[in-house]
Amino acid sequence: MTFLDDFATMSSFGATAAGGVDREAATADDGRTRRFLADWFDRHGLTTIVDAIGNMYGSVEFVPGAPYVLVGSHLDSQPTAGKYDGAYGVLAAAHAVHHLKEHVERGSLTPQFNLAAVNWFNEEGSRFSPSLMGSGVFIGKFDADEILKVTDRAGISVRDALSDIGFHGIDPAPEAVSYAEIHIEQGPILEKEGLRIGIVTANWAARKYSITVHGEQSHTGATHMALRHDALVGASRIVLAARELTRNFDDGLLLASVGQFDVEPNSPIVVPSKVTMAVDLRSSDPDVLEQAHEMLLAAIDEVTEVNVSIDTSSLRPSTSYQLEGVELAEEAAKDLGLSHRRMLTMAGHDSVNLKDIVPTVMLFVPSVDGISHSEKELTRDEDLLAGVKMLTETVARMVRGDIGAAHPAEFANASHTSS
Ligand code: HGY
Ligand code: MN
Ligand code: MN
Repeated sequence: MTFLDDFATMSSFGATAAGGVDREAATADDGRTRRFLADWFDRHGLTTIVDAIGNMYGSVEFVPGAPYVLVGSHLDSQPTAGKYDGAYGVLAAAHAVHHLKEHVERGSLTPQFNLAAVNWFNEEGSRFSPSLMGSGVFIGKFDADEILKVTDRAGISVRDALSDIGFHGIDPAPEAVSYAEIHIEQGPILEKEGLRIGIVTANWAARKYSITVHGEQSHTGATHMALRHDALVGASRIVLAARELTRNFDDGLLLASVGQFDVEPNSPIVVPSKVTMAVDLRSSDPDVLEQAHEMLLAAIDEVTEVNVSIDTSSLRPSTSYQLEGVELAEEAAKDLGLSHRRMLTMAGHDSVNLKDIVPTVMLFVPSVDGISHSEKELTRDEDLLAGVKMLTETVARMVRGDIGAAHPAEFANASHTSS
C-alpha cells in the first residue's frame, strides 16, 4: 500500500460528511484509528508498545540497550476537524520507520540508535485539558497518575476512557535520544512563498485560562433588571475584552479567542447562573503576551455584578528548537532538492514538549489557504509525499547518529557504572 492509500484508509475512521474527521482523544473513533495503526505496525514488522498514558509506539530495536530516535505526532482531533492535523505526521512517521528498517536490514544504513514511530495521547486538549498530555507525561512535566484522574465534561476520566478503548497500557515508554515530527503548517506562509518544507526554529508563546463566571440563577421574565447577576453578561464582557486586547498591538502580533463556553443551566427562561470558558492568547513576542496577560486580568477586574474566578492559567513559553536539528534538516532538504525555509510555529505540537529533553526537529508541509481545525483543512498530495521523503531522510540522519547525545559504547559504560 502506498502512503496515500494508507492515509485514505486512516481518514475513514471518524470521517465526517464534509470531508474531515471527528475523533477526540480516547473516543471510540480514536480507538478505531489506533487499532488501524497497531495493525499497520504489526504488518510491517514493528512492535507495538502502549504506555500507561496511552502513547503508542511502533518500535524496532537495532542496537540492544540503545535509546530511541522517536518520530511521531498525534491521531486525536478537534471536534469536526481536518484529517491532516496530527494524523499525517503519525502515518508519515510509521512509513519512515518502516522504510529505514528495510535500509538497516539491507545494510545501507548503519544505526547508532533504535527507532520508533509514536502516536502521542491527547495532543489537542479538546476533550481532556490540558493539551499535549501524552508527551507532557513522557517528558516528566505531568504526573501520569494525576493526568489519569482528569475528567472530560461528562465526568469520564482519562483512565476510564483509555481503558474503554483498550489503550491504557502497561509497557514502559522507550527512552528517547532525539525526536522528529512532521505536521501541516496550519498557516499560509509556505503556500504563499511556494515552498515545500518549513523547518521550525521556535514556538510562539501561549497563555491558556479556564475561567468560571458565577452569577445568580433567577427568572428571566420576573426578575427586576437591577436585581440580576447574569453570568452570561459577565462572560460576554470577557469574550469581547479578549478580542479588544489584540487592538493594542501591531496587526498579527497578538491572537486571542474564547473557544469554549458553557452556560448553565442554559434554559430560555432562566438568567444564567454560571459560565465556564477557555481563553487562549498567543504571541510571537513574549513581552507582548505578558502585557496582554496583565490587560486581560485588568479587564476581568472590571467585570462587576458577577464573580469571576480564574481556575487555571498556564503559560507555554516561546522556546527554540536545537540549532543542530535545524541544520540537519536544512542539509537533508538541500540534498533532496526540496525548497525550504526556517519559520516559527504558532500552534502547539508534541515536539514543543520533546525539545525540552532531547534534540528535536520539527518540519512543516504547506496548508492550502492556511486553514486548520476545520473540515476544510487541505494539504496537496504532492506536498504530503514530499514531506514523507523529507521526514525519512531527516530521521535516517538521526538514526545514524548525526545528532543525539551518546554512542552505543557509552551506553555500555553507563549501564556498567550505574549498576
Ligand atoms: O496549539 C495548541 O495549543 C494545540 O494543542 N495544538
Ligand atoms: Mn496537531
Ligand atoms: Mn490541532
